[in-house]
Amino acid sequence: MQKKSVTTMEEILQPHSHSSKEVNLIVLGSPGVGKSAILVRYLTKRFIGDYHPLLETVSSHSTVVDDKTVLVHIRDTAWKAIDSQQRENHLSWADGIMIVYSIMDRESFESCKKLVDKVLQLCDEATPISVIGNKADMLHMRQVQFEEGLAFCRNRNLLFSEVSAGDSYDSVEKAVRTLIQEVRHCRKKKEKSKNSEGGLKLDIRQSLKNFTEKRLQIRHRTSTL
Ligand SMILES: Nc1nc2c(ncn2[C@@H]2O[C@H](COP(=O)(O)OP(=O)(O)OP(=O)(O)O)[C@@H](O)[C@H]2O)c(=O)[nH]1
Ligand SMILES: [Mg+2]
Repeated sequence: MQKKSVTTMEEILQPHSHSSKEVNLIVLGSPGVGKSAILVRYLTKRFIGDYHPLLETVSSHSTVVDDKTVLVHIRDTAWKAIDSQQRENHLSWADGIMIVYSIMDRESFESCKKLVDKVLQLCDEATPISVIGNKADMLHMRQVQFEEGLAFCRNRNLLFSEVSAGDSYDSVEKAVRTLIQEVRHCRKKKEKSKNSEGGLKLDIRQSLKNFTEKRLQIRHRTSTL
């Protein structure tokens, strides 16, 4: 059975326990790209159209990924309204990061690219990052090609997908599930690395790259949206 709840920012600003059954995700991106819509679609399977702007929340959602229950905490952010210290706190809280742009808004893609590079400087090297091109239902107004998003992510070994919060629960669920899988994968690798003799240094970004390649092959075969 799946449980859902929404809490305020104050309630979740406590240190993260990093229990293996919990995963903290943060959603970033320019205003209006559909961060809240993606979150609400994932949590409720619904698209309501209007979302409170600049509202910072953390929603918790119990789900099953690869036959294992996971409690996902997803933070919806007002990135521009918080200071640099809060940004760092948010990033260190997160086990996985979603950075969203809108495929019908080139400026949001340019901002997304800048944000990715900023986040890569600030966050732990092993934190998986997923770049998400939202509003994939608006094909007639597309300004950013799939291949552009893909090339950017390949270069940096990031996960990439296009979704439509407006039209498709499956696309959103798949993007979140893939990120959760990658968080777990990286945790296992970190554990192994800690336990291995001599502390073998792992190339987590390389493992992300392999994972992305595998997903993209699947995407090209099935053409999701
Ligand atoms: N067609 C279409 N519209 C979408 C989609 N996702 C969101 N929208 C619309 O885009 C607008 C902005 O969505 P929000 O979810 O509020 O965007 P946000 O990124 O949370 O914006 P801020 O909270 O202001 O930063 C709303 O009018 C949504 O209805 C989508 O997949 N397709
Ligand atoms: Mg919002």
